[in-house]
Order: sequence, then structure tokens, then C-alpha cells
Amino acid sequence: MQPDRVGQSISDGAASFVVVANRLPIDATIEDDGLVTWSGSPGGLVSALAPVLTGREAVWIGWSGIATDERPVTPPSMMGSYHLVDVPLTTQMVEEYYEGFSNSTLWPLFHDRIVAPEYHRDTWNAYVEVNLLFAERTAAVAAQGATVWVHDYQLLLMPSMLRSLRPDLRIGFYLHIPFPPAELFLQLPWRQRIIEGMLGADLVGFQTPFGAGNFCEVASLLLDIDNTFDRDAGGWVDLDGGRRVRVDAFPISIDVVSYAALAATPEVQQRAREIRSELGDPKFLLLGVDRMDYTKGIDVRLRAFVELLEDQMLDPGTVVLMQIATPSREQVEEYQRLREDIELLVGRAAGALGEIGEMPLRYMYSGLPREELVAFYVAADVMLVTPFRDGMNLVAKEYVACQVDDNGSLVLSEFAGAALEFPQAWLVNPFSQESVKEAIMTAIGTTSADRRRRMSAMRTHLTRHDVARWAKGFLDALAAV
Ligand code: GDG
Repeated sequence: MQPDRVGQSISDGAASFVVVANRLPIDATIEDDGLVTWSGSPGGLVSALAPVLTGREAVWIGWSGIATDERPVTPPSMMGSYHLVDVPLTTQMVEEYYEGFSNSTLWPLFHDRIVAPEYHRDTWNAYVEVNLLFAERTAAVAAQGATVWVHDYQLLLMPSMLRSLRPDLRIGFYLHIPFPPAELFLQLPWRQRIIEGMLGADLVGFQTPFGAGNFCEVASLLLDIDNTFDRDAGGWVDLDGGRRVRVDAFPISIDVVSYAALAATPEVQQRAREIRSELGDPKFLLLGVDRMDYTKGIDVRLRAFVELLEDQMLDPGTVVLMQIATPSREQVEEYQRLREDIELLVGRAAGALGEIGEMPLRYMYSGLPREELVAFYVAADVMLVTPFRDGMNLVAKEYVACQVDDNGSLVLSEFAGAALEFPQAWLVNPFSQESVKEAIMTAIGTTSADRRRRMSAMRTHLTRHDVARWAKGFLDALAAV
């Protein structure tokens, strides 16, 4: 869907349904002559929320992606039938609130400290300031009694800020990443403020019951109240003054029908055959698709594959691993270091493995159009999804949705939220090179009947649990609070 430049801006106090996320669902392209053009960004959240944003006075509030002092921009005010409201941020705010506190403190802490979180008062202050900007914009546009759905770790303080500005609103909060166990979360110098911030919502949702349970435990410790969390029934946090906050798990999903339909088109099927042929028609094509992020386990996965070749368990003449890494958070130092490490590993492997003309490990550092990505999913025999920790992992679900002939295998980390829904995948401990090696060999060696039985069971589950069900489940629970 394309944004609409001439659409009407929303008036203050007019929106009955508000989605708030760090980013607006649009991307800017800056042409050579400096002209800025906007296009819709086709993320999972956008397709999940499009149906619930349609047919009412709905608005999406977020940052445009361009710092105001870098270039003055006026993002479009509409997208299809819903309005867009920009929260302007300066370069310094982006550095401190987004790259700093969100991505160098919260992201690593919430992903089990895979790298050490940084604690800086300056970035914390910027995080508070920007959360307040988002709360003020939302308070201005929301109608009396409106429903507001706040998303993700960049906006943990916003629910309570919004509640103090607008106690009449119904506020839901959803965390897309894991919520860590108490012993990790309690390391955060600003732990009390963060928990109180989230508890400004009427409903706090997580990807898994583990995240919801961890949150309830932390809340009970910090607020000195009973922990009533139950894995099946969810929990309630009872606050002073009688207000109750509902806490539960709502595993996110994808638009299954649209992925399956795209995978089945003759163009994508043809492109999948071409991809295999361009890669030398291997007997087995293995695939990895990740944002370039240290949580995704790319390094252990590549090392496992290289070792299988070195041990002569795999034949470099008949097997190829294609690793697609999408550029991400390139301004953050840890991400630059990770990219260097991965590229060193790939370079060394290229020099050491295979005969002339054989290239068993292929690597691409770029984003692909959706059709091309789906063609890779269709082409691959084995999908390797081995994050050290992941809230859900939509790549695993997309791969399953695209196996319309049930003829593919999924190797999946035990520590991705998706593992709870896909017990038929080849589950691995992503920290163990041996475990990843074993799973690759088993996935390759299994019978066709076993492979199809597993994939069919995963596809049946996924078809019943798509993204529309996720959004409805959350919004129904919010309406019922
Ligand atoms: C966070 C949580 C949770 C990737 N490369 C390309 C491309 N992608 C798309 C995939 C998928 C999305 O990006 C990545 O989603 P993931 O779920 O795998 O991971 P995060 O980005 O870390 O997402 C995660 C998610 O939020 C949702 O709640 O599942 O746990 O960390 O949709 O397809 N898309 C295109 N080209 C690429 O090259 N078109």
C-alpha cells in the first residue's frame, strides 16, 4: 500500500483507534537531486494491523526515519484509509534514545546479555524525553475513550505517561522481544521506572508464557505483591488504588495465506528453479535469512556447516548453504563488529573449502524484495533458524507457510518463541555447534515421508494461527479488560 500525500491530517481528539510504534509504516528514499519520496514499508506488523486500522478513525503514530536536523521532511498524512502522525526526532535523540538506550541497553539485556548492555544516564534521559513526546502526540490525537495499542521496547515508559495525561483511554502494550528472567532484568538501573511504565497499560502482552511469567515475577518483586501468574490462564497485577493490569501471551504470526499464494505463483516457482541452478544445482540447498544481529546465531551456524565440510560429513560438490544477512543498526558498534566477524569467517571458508569451481558457502549482505525472498524459501531444502534468543522469529513461520508441497525441513532454535508452536521442527541448542551439526545431518538424511509429515503438521498449526488471529486475540482481550 502506498502512502497518500494529499490525504487529510487527523484533527486533535478525533482518533478512536491509535497504533503507536517507534517507526511509521513508511520508508523515505532520497533521490540524487535531494527529492524525498515515500513508499509503504511492507513489514509484518503493517499487514497484521491493516485490517484493524480500516473502517474507523484510525491513526498510526511513529517516527518517519529521518532526523529533523538531517533534512526537514513532511511525511505523508495518510496510508490507505488510516492516518499517519509523525513524531519528529533530532539526530541526537535518535542516537541516544534509539541507538543508545533501546538498542545498546534494552535489546542486549532482554536477549539474555548475549553482549553486555551499556548503562548511561544520558541515553536514559533521552529515552524518557522521547517516550514523553510519543505520549503527548498520542494524548493530543486520541478521542475520548479511544483504544491505544503501543508497540515494543522503544516505548516501555509510554503507557504510564499516556495514562497520566489521558486516564480515559484504553491502553494495550505488546512486547515483540523476549522479557528476561528476574535475575537479568533486575540489573537494570532504571528497573522500577520501566515496570511502572509498562503497568500504565490495561493489558500487557508478550510473545510467550515465559515472557509473561517473567514480567509478573519482576512486578511482584518490585511492587511487593503476590505473583498470580498461571501459564495457561495468564495473570493479573493488582496495583495500589484498585487498578488491575492483565498480563498474557499472544504469539505473533504472519499473513499465511498471502505467503502461500505468492509461493505457489508460476513466477516464484520458476525463480526458485533459477536460484537452484545459479547455485550450481546442489542436491541439498540450506538457507539462512536474518537481520545481521548478534542474537540470530549466524556465526555458530556457519561454523557448524564449515565443520561438517571439513569433517567430510557433507560433500562440497553437492551441498550449498546460502546465508542472506539484511543490513541492520549499522550505526551501532556491536553490529559493525559482528559484520566484520561474519565476513572474516565467510572469507576464510571460501579459501579453504571445496575444489575449484565449488562454493559451498554463499553469503549476501543485502535486503531482497519480498518475491525474491519467497523464491529462496521455495528453493531451500533445509531452513536454518538458530537464534540464541528470539521473541518469536517470523522467518521460521514464513518458510513453513511457503512449503506448499510440504517438501522442506526446518532446523529451529529451542530459544525462539516459534519453537513452542513447532515441536515437529528439528530443534537445536543454538549455542552448541554439535547440536546444529547433528540437526543439519538429520534433516538432510530423513525420509521423504517423515519430512512431509513434519512440515504438514507445522503448516496445519500455522494456518490456524495466523496474524489476523493474533491481532484479534489481543484486541478482544483489551476490550474485555
Ligand atoms: C522482532 C523480534 C519477532 C528479513 N530479511 C529480509 C526481509 N526480512 C523480514 C523477514 C521477517 C522480518 O524481516 C524479520 O522478522 P523476525 O521475526 O525474524 O526478526 P526481528 O526483525 O528481530 O523481529 C522477533 C518480530 O519482531 C515480530 O514480533 O518475531 O522475535 O526480534 O518478516 O521476512 N524481508 C525482505 N527482504 C529481506 O531481505 N523483504
